[in-house]
Amino acid sequence: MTSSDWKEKIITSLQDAGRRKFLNTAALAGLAGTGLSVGLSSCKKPEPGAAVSGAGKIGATHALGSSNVTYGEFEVPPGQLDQYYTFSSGGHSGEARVYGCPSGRLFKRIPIFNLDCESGWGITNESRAILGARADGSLKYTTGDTHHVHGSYTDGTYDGKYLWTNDKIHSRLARIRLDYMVCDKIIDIPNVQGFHGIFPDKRDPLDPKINHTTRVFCGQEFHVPQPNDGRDENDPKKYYCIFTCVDAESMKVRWQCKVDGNLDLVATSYDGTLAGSNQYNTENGVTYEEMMSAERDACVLFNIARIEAAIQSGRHYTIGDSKVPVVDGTKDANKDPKTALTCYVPVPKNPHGVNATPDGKYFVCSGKLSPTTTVIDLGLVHKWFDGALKDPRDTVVAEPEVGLGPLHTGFDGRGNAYTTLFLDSQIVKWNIDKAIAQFKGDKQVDPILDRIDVHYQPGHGFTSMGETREVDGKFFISGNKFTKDRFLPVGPRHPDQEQLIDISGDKMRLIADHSVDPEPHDSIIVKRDKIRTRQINDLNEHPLAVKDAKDCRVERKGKKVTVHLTSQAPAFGLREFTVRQGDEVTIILTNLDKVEDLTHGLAIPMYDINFVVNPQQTKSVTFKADRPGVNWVYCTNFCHALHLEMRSRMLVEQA
Ligand code: CUK
Ligand code: CUA
Ligand code: CA
Repeated sequence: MTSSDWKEKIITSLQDAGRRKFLNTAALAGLAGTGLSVGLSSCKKPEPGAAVSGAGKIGATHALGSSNVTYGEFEVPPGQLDQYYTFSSGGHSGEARVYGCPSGRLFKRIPIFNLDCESGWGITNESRAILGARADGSLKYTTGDTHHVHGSYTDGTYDGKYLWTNDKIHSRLARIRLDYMVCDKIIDIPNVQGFHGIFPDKRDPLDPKINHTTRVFCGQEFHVPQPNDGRDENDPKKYYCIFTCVDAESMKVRWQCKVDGNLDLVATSYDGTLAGSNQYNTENGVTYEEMMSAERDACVLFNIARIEAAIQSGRHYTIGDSKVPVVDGTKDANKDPKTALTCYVPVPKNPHGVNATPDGKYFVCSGKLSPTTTVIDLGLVHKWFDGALKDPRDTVVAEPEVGLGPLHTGFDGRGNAYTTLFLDSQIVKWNIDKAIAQFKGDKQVDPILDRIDVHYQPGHGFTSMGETREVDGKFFISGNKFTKDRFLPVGPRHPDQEQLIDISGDKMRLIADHSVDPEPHDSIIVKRDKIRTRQINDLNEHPLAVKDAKDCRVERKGKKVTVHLTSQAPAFGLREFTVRQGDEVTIILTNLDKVEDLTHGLAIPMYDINFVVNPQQTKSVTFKADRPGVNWVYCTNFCHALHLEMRSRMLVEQA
């Protein structure tokens, strides 16, 4: 298909969707010309008199678009609990977030790659050890860009053990342990820039007894020379991308696989045999014009068992200083399907998003610059790897036209898919079997079942339990990138929005506008009974815990001073302690309170120290006492009627 054919197609879909003419004209201008500003300035204004937010008045009926929606049935009244957790990435805030679904209530922000003075993340020694320090003791990085959160699996569904998330900026993978909902590990992924897609495997392809996550796959979005040490800088044809496998438990990098083109998002099959990643830059372009020059890009599929056999047999190399074994998954090195490590399935054009259907049969790749989604049959992919299918394109079993700017797809477990349309500002519901029948040539069948407007420009969209075998088809959340008129204005930076859509019936119903901090990308909606958190820390898990108020003391070794301190409402274990100017002071604080939710904080004026300790938790900080004087060490967390009185004096003596 030529590029003028594409424009033709887009114009046709524009005419179909005339009521969004303004947006679509802008989109068309964008696609036809220079505009990566596609459609962005053209968000629709609501009809005069239409309700702007459906969630504001509980129980009331609002006119939202054309349908009358009652929010009441999805209301979570005071004292009631949500049915689901929503775990969300926080984009360039570097954090992750925990919301309730359907209430949209924010429960927790989990600091990961960012600094957070509420919890003391990046301030305490424990969190700094996870974040990683440079030789001079400063933090290696203080920024991050989290795009995707995904949970660990057992038997094809969430087991509530871990979440993983990526840092696109610095190519780091972080793990969150869900019993405490805190980050417990961050690793660097070597040889990679622009680490974007991420997905845990769902079972082991080699050992049928292992039915849980043991690998986390990571995709590289930006191609670079390998090693990236100044060589080949001006020769983009020699830039490559790498697919990385990390051990879920040890968080060590197991292996890497070099690919042609780039990697964007990642999906895994339910049987553990395949991982896939959409590629929008098969052109190896360095400008967006180059990156959108080909009519088709690809979805590359990784044969995990073969890659690991190749590593076992020593068919690997290393890059630069990295010791990680790398196999060659480029096209040239994998011409014979029977031995190939990778299969490149052509997909139109600059695809975005790849999602596994919960029946385990397909990967769905969204076209982004093509108004289509592509359904890849994983059984046929195996047939190709067996040598029984000649052309990788023959693994495609459907390619329905869904609308403009398709990005991400969620599923309801009833055979239907829900795709976000960035340019159309819509969610489209389509049926997978019908799309397959249409692709086979049945002209009577229309796979499109429903459309709903969202406000505006959705990126990710996901359904309740939608990435598991326990998909329940109840809710869809549309992660909208633009809000403009939907909320009270807060200055030029608008909040983002997650719109909640009821997908339990034939027609989608918009039921709530939830404002969210910029910028969530991906989330997962997890049934609440999958998550079992601990309410009290284990006193013994910190080796330096101060287990009794009687153990509070100041220990000196030369200029190094350790203050062993406890907190128990409404007092610290030491009412005062003395150090000398120039000392390197470490305060180890254990919260001896055992009452759930009885958190204390510790802040030291002029020393930039601020953190909290939960019941039975221990944290420590180290700083230089460089100024003489009195410093009121105080509790920051309202813990007791005498919270304001909960103080200790740090006396710094003149040197
Ligand atoms: S990407 Cu954000 S909308 Cu980084 Cu998951 Cu598609
Ligand atoms: Cu302890 Cu406030
Ligand atoms: Ca491209």
